[in-house]
Amino acid sequence: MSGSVRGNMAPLALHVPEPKFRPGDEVDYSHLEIPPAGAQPRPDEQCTAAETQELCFDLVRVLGDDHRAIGPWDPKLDAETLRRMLRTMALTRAFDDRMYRGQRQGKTSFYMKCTGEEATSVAPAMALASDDMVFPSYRQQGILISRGYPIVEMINQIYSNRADKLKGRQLPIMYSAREASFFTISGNLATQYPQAVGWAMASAIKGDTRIAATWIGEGSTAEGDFHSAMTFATVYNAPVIFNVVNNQWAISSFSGFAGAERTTFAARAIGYGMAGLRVDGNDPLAVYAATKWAADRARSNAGPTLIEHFTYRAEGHSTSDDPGQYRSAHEREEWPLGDPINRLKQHLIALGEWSEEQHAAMDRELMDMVKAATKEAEKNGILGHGLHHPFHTMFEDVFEDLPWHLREQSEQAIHERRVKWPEWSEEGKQP
Ligand SMILES: Cc1ncc(C[n+]2csc(CCOP(=O)(O)OP(=O)(O)O)c2C)c(N)n1
Ligand SMILES: [Mg+2]
Repeated sequence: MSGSVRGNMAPLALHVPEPKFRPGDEVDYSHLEIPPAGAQPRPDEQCTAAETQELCFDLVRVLGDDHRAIGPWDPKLDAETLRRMLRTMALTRAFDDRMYRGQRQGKTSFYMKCTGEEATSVAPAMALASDDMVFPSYRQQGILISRGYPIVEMINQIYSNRADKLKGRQLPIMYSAREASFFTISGNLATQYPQAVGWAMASAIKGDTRIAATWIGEGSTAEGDFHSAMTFATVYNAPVIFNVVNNQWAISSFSGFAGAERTTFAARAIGYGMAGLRVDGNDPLAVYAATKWAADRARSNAGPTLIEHFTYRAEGHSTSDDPGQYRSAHEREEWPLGDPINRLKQHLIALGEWSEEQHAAMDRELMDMVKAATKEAEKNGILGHGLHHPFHTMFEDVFEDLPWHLREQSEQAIHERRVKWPEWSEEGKQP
């Protein structure tokens, strides 16, 4: 190797992060500091960013081990709202289970679950106004479900069938729903962050009252877009909430590769002079309260907030992944913050507002509901059945008037298809 080596000095060396547990390893989470619920102070929403610094290293928690809500962050929701939150999270899980199975049955090419992370999308969606604009990543299906978007439409998109409003142009699960104030999901990680800031700035420039919220995985915070979004947001005090869903994994890379060995993700806020909160992402009440705090702050022009949701990706990254190859199966069982659905369920039971029987009946009802929606969507076609949008539509909708060179290309493509596969009609139906 070229370069200058001084014999009397230790050679330079890099640190390459390595996850604590690999397949087959026993899991010991005693290194994680889990503070008791209710012990975190709740500053005023108008406080300076600096006053949130300690909260960037703490963990906002409301639900205690006794399943009671405690402390200044308790959002004090009524039982009906709590049951709605529970039901929405359970529906999200039932939907995920059914769609995962659909992928295994060959009805779609791809699916991504959010198991164990339901609170990080459902609770924020409930704390925001229904017309606040959201810029999600691919694991926030809970937002669309919270906002009452029809699950049949979600399935049509997953199947890329003839009723798919996106006409098969997006990867399954990459929804777009303007009517739900839900920005188009992009597979290009982190692009939603600067887009959310731009939208929030435009909202302020127009004198509107709607704010923006965006979500990103902890792995994706290593992208440059994350940092330019943070800079713009603090410089202009944009009314935006930045959610970082720290589920510990980015496909097979652990959070250490995005910097988790050095500091928390919430602490990223400090360097930008932004308010930051670190929250137990498996505690739906804490997530709700943190979002409400950040939304009130943004809406009163007190500035943006970064919220780290400390959680765990309970299942594979996607249907194309096998987590058994790179992490210990015990991680999920040992995760010290439990499961968000179970925690809210136990809370409602402790309040005398819910029971095991009611929960089992609800799960059955939701499963039937998702099954019926699946059957309904299947009438519009599934993968490989040819009931997709007509072939020629791929050239449409981008330009108001198709430019001459694209018109030529489309004519050529349609002609070649007719010659090569005369048995296929133009409508895309296979024999
Ligand atoms: C710019 C970019 N780089 C890489 C990828 C490939 N990729 C897709 S998902 C993913 C992992 C992201 O992990 P994280 O941000 O933690 O989100 P999570 O999947 O855990 O929700 C990667 C690397 C991509 N889609 N876009
Ligand atoms: Mg992740």
